[in-house]
Amino acid sequence: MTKTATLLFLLLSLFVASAADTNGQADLSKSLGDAHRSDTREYTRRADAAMDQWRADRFGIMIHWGVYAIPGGWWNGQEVKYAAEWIKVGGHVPAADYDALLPQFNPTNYHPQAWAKLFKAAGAKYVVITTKHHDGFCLWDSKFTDYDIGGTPWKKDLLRPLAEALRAEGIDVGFYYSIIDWHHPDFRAVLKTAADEAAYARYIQFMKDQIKELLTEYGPIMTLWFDGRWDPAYKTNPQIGKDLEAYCRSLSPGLVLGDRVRAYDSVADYDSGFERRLPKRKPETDWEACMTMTENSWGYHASWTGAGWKTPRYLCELLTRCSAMSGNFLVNIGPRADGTIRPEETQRLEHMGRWLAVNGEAIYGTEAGPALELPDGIYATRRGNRVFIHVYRWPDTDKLKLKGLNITSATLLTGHGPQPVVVENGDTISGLAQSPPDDIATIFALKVK
Ligand code: JFZ
Repeated sequence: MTKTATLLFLLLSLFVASAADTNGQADLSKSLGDAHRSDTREYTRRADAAMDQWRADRFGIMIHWGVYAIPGGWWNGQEVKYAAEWIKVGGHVPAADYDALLPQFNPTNYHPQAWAKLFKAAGAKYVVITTKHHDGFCLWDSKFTDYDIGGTPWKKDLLRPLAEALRAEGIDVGFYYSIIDWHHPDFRAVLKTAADEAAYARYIQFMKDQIKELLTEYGPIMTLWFDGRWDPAYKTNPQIGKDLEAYCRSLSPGLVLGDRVRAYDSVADYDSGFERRLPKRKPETDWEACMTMTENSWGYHASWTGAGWKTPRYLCELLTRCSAMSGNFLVNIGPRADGTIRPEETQRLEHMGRWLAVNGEAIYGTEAGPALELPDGIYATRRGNRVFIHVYRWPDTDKLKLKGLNITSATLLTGHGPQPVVVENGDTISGLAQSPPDDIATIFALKVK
C-alpha cells in the first residue's frame, strides 16, 4: 500500500472502531473500510474436493437478514442513508430501543422452500446467510444467548429449514458470522484494561460455542463467512484469528474459510475482501467478490438506493468478470422483516437465472480464459480445451478476431440449442448478426487446440 492508502485505512479503521464503540456519533453515510489487503505470503492454493466444489460453484447469493429489516433504514421518521444493518450506529439508536425490535420480529411469510426455489432459478450454487450480524441478533435459537430468534414471537429457528431447503435444491450452504457484536456484554472493540482482556476472552469462547452449534448441528456447511475483523481488539491480536481458524477446521475439516477470519495476516483459503468492487487483474489467490444490488445497503432498506438498482445485465457482467479472473461472485439480497423478498431483487435474480440457464456452462466450473487481447466488454473463461467468449459489447463489424487462439470448432449458445458459427483462420468468428442475439451477453463456445 502507498503511504496515503495506509493512512486512509488507519483513519477508517479508527472511525469504524469508534463507531462501534460509542454507538455512533460518526457520519456513516460514507463507506466503511476493511479494504486493507490480507497478507498472502502464507497462502497455498488448496487442492481438495471441498475447495474445488467452492470454485466450481462460482455464483452465490448472500442474504442479510435480521431485526434491522423492521426499521428498514428509517428511525423516528428519519431516513438513515446508510447500510440498513448499521442503523443502530448510523441512526444513533439507544440500545433499549433497538432491543425492542425483537418482540416485533415475526416473519410469518418466511417460506424457505420458496427462497431455495428462487435461488435455484437464479442459477446460484451456494448461499451465504447472516447467522449473526454486528448487532448480535442470531437467526437461530442459540444455547449461548437469548438475543436470538427464540426471543421473538416467531421463536422457531430460521436457519435449519433454509439449510434443508437449499440442500434439497442442490445448493451449498454458507454461514456469515460477525466477529463484532454490539450486544454481547463481553464484546470489546478495544482492550484497555485487564478486565477488558478477561471479558474479551469470554467473548471469544462465546463465539467458539456458537460456531460449534453452526458447524455441527446444521448438516454440511461449505463455508463460514466471517466479518468485522477491523477493531483493534481483534486485529492487533492475530493469534485470536489464527486460533479461531484452527478451531473451525478442527470441527469441519473441509470447511472453506475466507480471509476475514484472520487479522489481515493470512488469506486463509481465499481473499474475501472484494466488497462491492472487483480486482483490477486476476489475483494470485482464490477470491470472491460480494456485491449489493443497490449502492451500499446489505440489509433491507425501504428507500435508500444510492446510485440506484444495478441492472440484471450489469450483475451478469460482474459475474462474468469474476469467472474470467477465476473468482466467485456473491450477489446480495436483504429480505423484509416478514420473510418476503422484494420484487426488485426477485426480478433481478430471475433475470440472471434465465441467462444462466442458457449460458451457465460458460460460468460454472470455469476459470480464467487464455490470455487474449480482448476488446472492452468481451471476456473469456475456459474449462479444459473449451473456451467461452462472453460478449457484452457487440462488435462494430461482423467479425470478432481472437488473436492467439487456435479454434477447431465454435458454436453460439442459445435457448434453442447451440448454433454453428463460421470460423476463419482458426482465430476469427465471422458472419456475426447485426445486433446481439442475447439481451444480456452472447456466448461463443469454442473448442481450441
Ligand atoms: C461489512 C459489514 O459491515 C456490512 O454490514 C456487510 O455485512 C458487508 C458484507 O461487510 O462491511 C464491509 C466489509 C468490508 C469492506 C467494506 C465494508 N471492505 O473490504 O472495504
